[in-house]
Amino acid sequence: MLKIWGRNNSINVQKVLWTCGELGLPFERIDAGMAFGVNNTPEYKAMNPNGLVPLIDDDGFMLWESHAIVRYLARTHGTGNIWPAEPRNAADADRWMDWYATTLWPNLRPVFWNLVRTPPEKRDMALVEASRKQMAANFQIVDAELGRHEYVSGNTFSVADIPMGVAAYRWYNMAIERPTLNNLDAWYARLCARPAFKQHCMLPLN
Ligand SMILES: N[C@@H](CCC(=O)N[C@@H](CS)C(=O)NCC(=O)O)C(=O)O
Repeated sequence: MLKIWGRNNSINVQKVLWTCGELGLPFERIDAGMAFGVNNTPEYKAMNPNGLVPLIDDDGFMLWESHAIVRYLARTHGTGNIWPAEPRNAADADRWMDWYATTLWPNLRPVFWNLVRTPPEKRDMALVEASRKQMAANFQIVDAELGRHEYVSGNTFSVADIPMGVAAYRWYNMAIERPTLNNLDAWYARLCARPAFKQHCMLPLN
């Protein structure tokens, strides 16, 4: 059975768990990271030299990097479903995953870490506000895209919705100011109705 290392409150682990849920793939999850440790042991670092989660073992095939894992599982078990079969559609979905990693995440990270994982007296609120504004501008781009179709890269749910969805969960569940973005709201409501998103991603932020 597919093995996944990683604590279930990690944004990157949640992408993988949600993907498995969408594909109906059974897996065994091993707690690792933060309070659980494991990820800094020599045994773990032999499997992932970064000492980070998630990591998977699919019948001896070891893979780290959450987006690489999501793409691998989606291509293997969901081509024509959550992995678009047509190359241009796949490239479009792929593009949004890269955009999340290079553009959205660098703005989300400081807001999340300061507001969720840092005691109030140690928070860098100037950085939080600057990053929140950038994130709002990022989500405006996503909102405009969602005005053209129901999901991030077309009218059906795909891998493109997975990183964006876990980011949106944090965006909507942190105590921050948010501009009105009607298309984003409607898409987020569609995600919240998906059983795998509910089960693996709609968890307390900590
Ligand atoms: N680019 C990597 C980043 C992985 C990463 O930063 N993982 C975090 C959790 S979200 C981690 O392992 N942190 C150390 C820990 O949990 O102890 C990916 O997408 O998989």
